[in-house]
Amino acid sequence: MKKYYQPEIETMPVEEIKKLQSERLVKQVQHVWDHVPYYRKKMEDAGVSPDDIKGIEDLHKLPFMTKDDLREAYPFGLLAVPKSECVRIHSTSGTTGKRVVAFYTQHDVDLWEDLCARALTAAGATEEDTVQVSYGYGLFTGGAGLHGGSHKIGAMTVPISSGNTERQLQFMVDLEASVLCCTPSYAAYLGEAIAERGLRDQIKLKAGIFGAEAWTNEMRTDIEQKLGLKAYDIYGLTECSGPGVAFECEAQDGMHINEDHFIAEIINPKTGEVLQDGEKGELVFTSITKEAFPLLRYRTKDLCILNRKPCPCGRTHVKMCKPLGRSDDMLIIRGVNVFPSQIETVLLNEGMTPNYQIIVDRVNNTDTFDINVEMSAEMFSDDLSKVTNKEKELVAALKTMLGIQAKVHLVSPKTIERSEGKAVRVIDKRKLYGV
Ligand code: DLL
Repeated sequence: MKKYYQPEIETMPVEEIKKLQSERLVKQVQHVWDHVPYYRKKMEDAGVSPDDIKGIEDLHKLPFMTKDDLREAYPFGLLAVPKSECVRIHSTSGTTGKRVVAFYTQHDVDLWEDLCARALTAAGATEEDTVQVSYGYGLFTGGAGLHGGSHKIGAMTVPISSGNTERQLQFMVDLEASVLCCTPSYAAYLGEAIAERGLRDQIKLKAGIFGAEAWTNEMRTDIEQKLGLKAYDIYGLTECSGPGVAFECEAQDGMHINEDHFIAEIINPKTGEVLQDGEKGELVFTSITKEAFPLLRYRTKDLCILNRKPCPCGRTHVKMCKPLGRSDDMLIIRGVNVFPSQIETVLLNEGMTPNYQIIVDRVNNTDTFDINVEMSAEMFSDDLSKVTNKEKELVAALKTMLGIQAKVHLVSPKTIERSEGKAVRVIDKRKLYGV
């Protein structure tokens, strides 16, 4: 069985990684120029040709790609190989406009599964493990990606997909699953269901690979306690294969970006200027090994910081912090920028459950800002004054963090809908009126 910790790549000196990236970038630019008229036109409009790109130092000369380009070129306009060479598509769960469809050759699927295998390996998984893949299967990349990675490391793969919590728990216990892959919100839900059924002693999980949505370190602690495992973050997006673009190692302090396949940049989202490592901005990826659907300088809208400090695990690939929100998910409430992750941090630090929903509306030209938070069974009480006091404490803690006043409503246990995939944390009713 091939080993998926590849020290010759993952611990390569930074200068060598950059050299490899340069060689691959030059080839990739030529590939899209030759095969994708949409790209050629975009590059011509920007006054660049492949001759101008000699290495990563020239990357900034290339124009950015955005989701709008993908929608405009839908469905085949960015395909860089003949359709007959593609073996798979996946698609984003986008709620508005046309879906984004990404294509894969067999080579692309293989590489992507390698990336997921690296992530599983970094979380300690081997052929001895039973990996329960509870991400959704289908157009979403979560199920297929981790499934392929689990196969590659030779683990026993349980392709259970998301949902049907009773069956999840039964398999987890009966098959002695040792690694769980799902969204963090579903992991928290499974943890809750395990506690309710008194199954904690029968659960053998040692590691969890959780991603596809933002989650805080406070949420990590909550999940680790409930499931008795070590929780690792994994990041990716459909446009760049799917999960496995970056993953956490045992240090659990940022995700290593697979730099032999992706070049990461951080830019100022307003001006497009490239920022230094350590500065916060929008994450941009260039895929340098994908054949069917290569993207050059793709703007993810995820806000992030890159860091190249040496990692105790020995990997040299640059690390990205947990995404600090999306530039398009940031709420502006009464003129103040609010990220849902800030709210989650406050709620969990204040001993609340990770079950909450943020509701923003506009009444008489003023934004309203309500947060429904579920009480735990222990907190649930007939003593109304206790509830009111807790609500006041939460309002004060949120005010300190955000600088604005929210209305907090403690609601009964089990009244906020649980998520089996990506959780819907924010309901912004202002969007309905086009505010
Ligand atoms: O969510 C791929 C994935 C599947 C990643 C399973 C990890 C695990 P999309 O549906 O295209 O792909 O959504 C991509 O999800 O731009 C981020 O905003 C968000 N996202 C993904 N992973 C994380 C993470 C998959 N670990 C979008 N933390 C990205 C925070 C994440 N946000």
